[in-house]
Amino acid sequence: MTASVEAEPYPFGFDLTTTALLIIDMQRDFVEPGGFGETLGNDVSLLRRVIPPLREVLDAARAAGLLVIHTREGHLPDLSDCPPAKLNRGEPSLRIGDPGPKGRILIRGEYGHDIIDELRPLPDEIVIDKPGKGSFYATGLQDLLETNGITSLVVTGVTTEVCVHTTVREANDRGYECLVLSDCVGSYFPEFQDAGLHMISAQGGIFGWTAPAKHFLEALA
Ligand code: C5J
Repeated sequence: MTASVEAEPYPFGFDLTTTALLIIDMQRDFVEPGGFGETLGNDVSLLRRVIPPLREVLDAARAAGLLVIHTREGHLPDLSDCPPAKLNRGEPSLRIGDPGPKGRILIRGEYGHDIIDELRPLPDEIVIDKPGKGSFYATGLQDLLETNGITSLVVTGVTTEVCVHTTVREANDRGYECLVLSDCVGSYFPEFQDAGLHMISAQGGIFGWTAPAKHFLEALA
């Protein structure tokens, strides 16, 4: 079945059988009060506001039979997959691998690294563990999309200007059509949220399309 979403810069057409919902890094350490993100002084409510619309989108995508893919950013316990260029960023007192409020920060298997309860993956849904900001780098995402015949991605998650942007840019270079749901992606910085979304749809949709969840839900109904 084909459908069309009212979007910027023009309607986004998609086929349900070749489209996947991608949910990026909705992990406790980024989104929950008391997590790593808040410890750094960020206001997590700016990220948490994506949870209700994203939950609706997830339910609708599941009901429509869309392929659902969740990602988690994180590293091996020995940090062998975390280059110094990443490890040495951020607050010196709280870096990847250090003990954080919800376990070792961004380490696979730790409580804070996992996806929030509200958006917990179903047992048969795909969870991609990624060491980078982008969802393609050092993961099997491209193979997975090819195997499933996916050509379009509906992109959600956090944070807009970091992991969402990196993923959408990589996806666009690889030939995927991306619709970013504007109220289902979040940033700790309101100015980055606005600019990040505009950068995607500007110049005739240089990286893809943007639309609120409502428009996507209407297209699925
Ligand atoms: C960050 C992400 N911000 N998921 N990760 O480090 O955007």
